[in-house]
Amino acid sequence: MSNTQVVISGTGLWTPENTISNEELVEAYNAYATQFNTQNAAAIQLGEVEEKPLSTAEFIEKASGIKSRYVYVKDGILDIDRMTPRIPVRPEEQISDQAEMAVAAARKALAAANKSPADIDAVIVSCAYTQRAYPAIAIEVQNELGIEGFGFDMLVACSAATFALQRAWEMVTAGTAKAVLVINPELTSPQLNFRDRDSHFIFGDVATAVIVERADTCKSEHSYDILGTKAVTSFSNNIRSNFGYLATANDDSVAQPHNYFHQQGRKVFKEVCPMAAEHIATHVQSCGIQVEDITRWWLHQANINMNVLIARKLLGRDPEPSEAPIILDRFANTASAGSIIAFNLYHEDLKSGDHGLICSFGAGYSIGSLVIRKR
Ligand code: CO8
Repeated sequence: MSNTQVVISGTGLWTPENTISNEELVEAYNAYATQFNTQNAAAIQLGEVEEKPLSTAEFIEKASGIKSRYVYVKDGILDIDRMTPRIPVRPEEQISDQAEMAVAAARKALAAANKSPADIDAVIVSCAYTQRAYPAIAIEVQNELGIEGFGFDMLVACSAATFALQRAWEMVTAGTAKAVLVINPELTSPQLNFRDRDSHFIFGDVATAVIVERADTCKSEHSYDILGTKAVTSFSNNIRSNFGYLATANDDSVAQPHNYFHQQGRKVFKEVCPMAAEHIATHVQSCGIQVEDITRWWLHQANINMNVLIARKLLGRDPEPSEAPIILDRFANTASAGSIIAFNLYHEDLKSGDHGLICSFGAGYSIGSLVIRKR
């Protein structure tokens, strides 16, 4: 590897116009559950069908910290005879939904980094799902922005953004790219089972983008040296979606519970928190600094109690809200975009020399982190 210093020079956040509060979501779910229980009363009585329990807004906020979420398309989600967004198929000549979200976030990141598409030579689109296998969404984005070079898609669930940033860092370090555009168009709502009380509240839609480039080309007001990156994966079935291209060959209906996001939430909580805390502590120390030297923690945004527990394990005390900013109250879990939204909204006040850590944790299991320092 060369001695090239690599920086994060700009980020962009695209937020959909539509929101759904816990109250709206619960009202629709409860109407659906009540209708289901009425229609299946005899079978429920015989024990052949399980009764659908009711949801509450209080439980959702207490168990997760989520109050509201943004959705790409609201139409259809609260319709109890549908309970999934109504997203029309676009003709092939039109830009795809995810590429459109990605381009909107990318333009903001380019502006923040003071860059034009001509300065970029690689595009990575990395998220929990892409809406098709090929051509890659990244290549469509590259074409839309007029970028020369190459692009590819990556899927690593909640760690898609941090893992892609690490690949970007490696590419710039190795000299195979000068400046990389990493984009996370998280269109999660179509994969959310709005008929399932345990998970109907968890996710929201958003897109984030980050520019990674050589320090000597950086023209940004706020930029960050990448001091180190660390990734780990460890197989677990506790967070899973079986949706995939074999559905027709399997004679399987796409709208089956196992094809949507599903998880063992308690197990995930118990197993991932210690893994993440250990991963972060080891990573920070490997960069020659201590946990106390970190001014800001931009942590994955799945559950407020997870973030408090991880910060407590690291710091030996509760974090100040400004130390580990929470955005999941208004965005919900946005899969890989969560830590990048937190970074986007809460970094400009840092002083030169301040250290920060971006970290994701989620399905796979997968954990990814970057230790950075404000220039
Ligand atoms: N309303 C009222 N009561 C409820 C509800 C509800 N909506 N849901 C559950 N309950 C009840 C349960 O039935 C249970 O009742 P009882 O005690 O009588 O059995 C009680 O409340 C407690 O239930 P839980 O044990 O499930 O509740 P928890 O306190 O564990 O909270 C959480 C549930 C919030 C899910 C929590 O476990 C959690 O957040 N765990 C961490 C999970 C996590 O972070 N997952 C992230 C994975 S996401 C990821 O990696 C990306 C995937 C790719 C993106 C996918 C896009 C769609």
